[in-house]
Amino acid sequence: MKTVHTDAHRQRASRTELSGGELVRPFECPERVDHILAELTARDHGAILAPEAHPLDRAARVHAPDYLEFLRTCWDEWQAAGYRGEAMATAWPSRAMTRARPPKEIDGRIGYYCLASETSISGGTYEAAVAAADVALTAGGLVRGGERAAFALCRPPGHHAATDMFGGYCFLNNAAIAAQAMLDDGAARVAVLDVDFHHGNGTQEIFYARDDVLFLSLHGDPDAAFPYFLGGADETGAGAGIGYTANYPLPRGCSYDRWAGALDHALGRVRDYAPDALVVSLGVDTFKDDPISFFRLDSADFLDYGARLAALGLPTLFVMEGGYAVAEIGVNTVNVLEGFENG
Ligand code: SS9
Ligand code: ZN
Repeated sequence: MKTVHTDAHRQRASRTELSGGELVRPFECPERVDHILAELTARDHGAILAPEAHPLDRAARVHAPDYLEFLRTCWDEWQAAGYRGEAMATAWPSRAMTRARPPKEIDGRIGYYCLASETSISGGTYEAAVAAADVALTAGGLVRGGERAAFALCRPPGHHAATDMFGGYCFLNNAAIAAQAMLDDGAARVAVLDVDFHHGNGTQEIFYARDDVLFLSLHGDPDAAFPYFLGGADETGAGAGIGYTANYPLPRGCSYDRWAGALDHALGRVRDYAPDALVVSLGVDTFKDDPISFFRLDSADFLDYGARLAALGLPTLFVMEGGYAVAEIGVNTVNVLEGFENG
């Protein structure tokens, strides 16, 4: 399987994440990619290609133009305001505040476009996010062009990024941008299956009222896990999209048996939908030793579910999302890809 990758991700090197009331070094760090690349190379997994640059119109198919402009200019505006730290939101249009429109001043604007304040914006964040979308689009193009599968080694991740909101380490929704590009390039239906530990709230929101994308997500129950305010089993779509969203919230300590049971159910839904392609939002933070998650998958389980994904027989784009047990991220990720290829 071909991998698409670029060093441009290194420009996303924020120093601060708000965690437990402290500013810590972000869990979502550049070394994550180094470990995956090392494992791909050690196991001779296949060619590693550079992405092609794509026009921003591709991202603008799923993100609001004012949001893209905010991302592009946020760091400059933050610095111009004279702040010494990285850009972080401290105030939002919360449930009772009806004046939900972007203020002029950067502290207000960043709050308007933010869904979770752990994530700082720093110099190079926008450039890295655009490069990650290019990685996903290039790998998606390989799949549209007839490859059985391709791996978009994206960073920063994307599945929490909504039409006009960043957070949860995500800025541009790489998987959603690639899925939309497949539709724009002639696919009739695409399924997006999110196996990251966290609910793919951004992807769900983007496609919620549509029937040309089936969105499915297995994740930690939002009563106990980020992003907390979306991801219930009762969210099944709106309007024309009713029946085209499927959530599988799972409890603390979830075993692989139970997780794989939910996966098999989701795969049945994908089969019935008969899409032209499958996009997998591949987060490996379901691993038992992940520092911010609570499932119990071990490394061999990733091989097993890779094979289950392959049994669908669909052209498949893997898009990297989360995974914070950095030393094991390479083995777990490449296990899914190898399980798929041998499956
Ligand atoms: C850690 C809180 C983390 C955000 C998690 C985002 C995961 C992206 N103290 N909250 S895959
Ligand atoms: Zn995650």
